[in-house]
Amino acid sequence: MTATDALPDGTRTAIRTCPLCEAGCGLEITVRDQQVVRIRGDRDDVFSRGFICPKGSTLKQLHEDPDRLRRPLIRRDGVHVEVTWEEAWEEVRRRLAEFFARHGRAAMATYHGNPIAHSLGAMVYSRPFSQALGNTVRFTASTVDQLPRQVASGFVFGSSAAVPVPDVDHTDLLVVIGANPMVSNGSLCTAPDFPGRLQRLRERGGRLVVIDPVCTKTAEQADLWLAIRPGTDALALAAMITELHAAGRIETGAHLAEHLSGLDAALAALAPFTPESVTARVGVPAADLRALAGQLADAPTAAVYGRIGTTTSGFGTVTSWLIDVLNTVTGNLDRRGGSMFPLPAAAAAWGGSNRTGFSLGERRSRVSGHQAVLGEIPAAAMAEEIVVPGEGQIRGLVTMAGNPVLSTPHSRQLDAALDELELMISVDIYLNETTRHADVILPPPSPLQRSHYDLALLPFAVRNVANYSDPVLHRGADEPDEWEIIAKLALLAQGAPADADPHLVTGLVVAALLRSAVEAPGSPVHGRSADELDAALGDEQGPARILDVMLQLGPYGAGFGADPDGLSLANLREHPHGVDLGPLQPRIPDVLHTTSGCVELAPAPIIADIARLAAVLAEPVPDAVLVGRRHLRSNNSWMHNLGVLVRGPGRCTLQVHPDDAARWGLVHGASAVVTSRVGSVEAPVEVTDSIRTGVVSLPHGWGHDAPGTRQRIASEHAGVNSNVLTDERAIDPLSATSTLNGIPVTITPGPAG
Ligand SMILES: Nc1nc2c(c(=O)[nH]1)N[C@H]1C(S)=C(S)[C@@H](COP(=O)(O)OP(=O)(O)OC[C@H]3O[C@@H](n4cnc5c(=O)[nH]c(N)nc54)[C@H](O)[C@@H]3O)O[C@H]1N2
Ligand SMILES: Nc1nc2c(c(=O)[nH]1)N[C@H]1C(S)=C(S)[C@@H](COP(=O)(O)OP(=O)(O)OC[C@H]3O[C@@H](n4cnc5c(=O)[nH]c(N)nc54)[C@H](O)[C@@H]3O)O[C@H]1N2
Ligand code: SF4
Ligand SMILES: [Mo]
Repeated sequence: MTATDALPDGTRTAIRTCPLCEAGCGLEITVRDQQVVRIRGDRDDVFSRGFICPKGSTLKQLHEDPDRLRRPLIRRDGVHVEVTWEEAWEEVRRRLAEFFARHGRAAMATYHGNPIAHSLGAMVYSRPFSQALGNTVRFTASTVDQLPRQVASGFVFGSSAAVPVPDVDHTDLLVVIGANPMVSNGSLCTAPDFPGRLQRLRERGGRLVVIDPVCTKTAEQADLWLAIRPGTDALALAAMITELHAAGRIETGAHLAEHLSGLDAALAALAPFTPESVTARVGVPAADLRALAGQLADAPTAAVYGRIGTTTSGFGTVTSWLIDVLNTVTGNLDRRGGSMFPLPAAAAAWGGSNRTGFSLGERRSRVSGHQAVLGEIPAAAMAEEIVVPGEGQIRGLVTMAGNPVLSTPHSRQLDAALDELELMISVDIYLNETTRHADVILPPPSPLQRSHYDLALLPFAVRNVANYSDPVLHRGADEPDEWEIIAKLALLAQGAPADADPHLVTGLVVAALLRSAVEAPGSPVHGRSADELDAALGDEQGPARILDVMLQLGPYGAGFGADPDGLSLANLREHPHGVDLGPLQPRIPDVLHTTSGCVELAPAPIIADIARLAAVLAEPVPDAVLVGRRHLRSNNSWMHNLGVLVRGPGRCTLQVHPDDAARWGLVHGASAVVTSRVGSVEAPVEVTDSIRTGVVSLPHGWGHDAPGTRQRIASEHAGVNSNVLTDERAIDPLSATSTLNGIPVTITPGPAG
């Protein structure tokens, strides 16, 4: 079968990877006359095997959503009006030129949101865009997400890209901390059909343990649920490691013998944390911590995995490091069934291990002096960087696939700050809470009109696979692709005329990739001519051309003829259901980039942060803290305009334990007022014993009641914005990442009773 098969009844079937979440499920899409007839799971997909969640089929509704922007918008006299692309480009060209002349490049910032990671075009062209813009102040959704995990990887493995994932398909004991993959479908753990994978874990006699203040859908599947207090996972993990040490059960395994450094220093630094010393603060009995530590040591294989609840609850970097240490001291790092490193197809892989090391650098944010990480400062600092005057003040912003007004802390403050900007340009498919502030909105076409390859997510896959999809539906002549929009922005930022050709950017990116490959000893094309390789790419355009280079030069690649059976774009096109590259394999030492060449178990900056952790033990337990949650039918803030996903009872409820409800005088179905240091919201109360006492839960991504937006269905299901409550000052100092979980709040009955 090819990617598109014509059928006798006039329909055709297209095979396409779902771009909506990290699972990357294969879809089988039936199309007639450029209309989607049906979407279901692709049973032949090498990775997802027919699995699909309720969002997968809504690519049809997303494509057809009348509120999804088809034409650029320019704000004139406070109102967004549709214009032609020619008008939009001329406006962008003129406004950028005026802006740079008046304020310089340093006054322009960017915010890159989550869907960039799900868009091949945006992934490949957003970097050249940032380079062309020449801006220094960059914000992304990573500082409300996974950066702590990447910083820990930087220190421990020498590369922020070396993120171990749980070998879910082979482990005997999976410990899930602060993640809810039954709902999120997995994150930093690309694993389509998480429910099926957990079921097979059980069928082979494996066990699942969930550590979460909420008895989530994942915890419901678990053999053991430990209802931890938010923000205390690092204490629990440290105590489990100390427990193993005290019991003489540290066993890192022969495979790591030559490759570990700092084990004794790490154990010494953790010694003050014992099950007894942390139990009161953690809220989990010492015996349970001790027992779990023992089970991890006893299990033939085990994998400890942490996600949002561990990265966004105040100690993200320390917690991510402790997860690595625990996996290491139980012999499970880089071992089948343990915590392993994927080897993705589209990544240059030559030269073996190189010892470049990782450091945070000296740079700090202008106003609050937050540590910059991987070139970013906290999204939480966006408002102050805009409103506080002085040298380096941000006066302009380009947002790409981001909705920070709903997604980042103290969002009322940010909402107001965006009004102060002199120029704001957004690349986005909706006129929403954030883009309503934009002077120009440039809408890419719907995902079904774009090609796809999970460049950002396959590096976290629990099995090595590769999967490419061509666009399913046509684009009109006046519907530029997402990559064309971003490439054009790059050119205009460099002063090019409004009709500059975006293909120029493709040429530059390809040339740079080929040049470094022919120069690198050990690359499969070392010594060859870059021009000759470029010619071999044929007339493939845009991101497909760049992807072809990356695949061919990757670890399984054809190497421009060096390995005729190797991967290339042409080869992936012949395999619309994907290419299975096999289970994860051990990768130490090749994956290590530390200067020592070892796994660094006691990096100095992390060890220094343990003092902050120790201080928590002495602090009083807050009366109530707020955590977030996700829902299968949501995707952060932006899929609430699809009727099929929001119908039924309102989901933006405040979950409260019955004992707390009684204590605070709350009634199920009535409202409660939640107040934090920075704000207050009123939400309907849902009394449930699936949450521990002292903790309340409100989902993020709601609050669609701002004026001047165009999301009619979302506005009818507005809900409230939980990030009105999150505190822009609460930031993990090593990773620039916000605390979004474990926010101290007070709760009172709503005015209506
Ligand atoms: N309190 C709390 N806050 C959180 C979280 C939490 O758990 N709790 N989670 C955090 C996490 S993990 C994340 S990743 C962030 C997300 O933060 P953001 O990325 O800022 O927000 P999203 O809600 O994903 O908004 C995506 C935007 O992209 C647009 N969009 C959708 N598809 C496309 C496309 O194909 N192209 C373009 N150009 N635009 C598109 C949408 O219209 C929307 O404006 O939120 C964070 N915020
Ligand atoms: N359906 C759906 N799927 C999604 C998304 C979505 O919005 N909806 N968003 C996508 C994105 S951008 C991401 S990053 C991923 C996130 O993927 P996950 O991390 O799996 O998703 P969450 O549901 O946020 O799970 C976080 C869990 O941490 C718990 N928690 C909160 N604080 C703490 C704490 O201090 N300690 C512990 N141990 N647990 C805590 C919460 O109760 C919650 O159950 O999901 C992705 N997939
Ligand atoms: S789990 Fe994620 S990738 Fe799979 S169908 Fe649902 S939204 Fe799409
Ligand atoms: Mo995320």
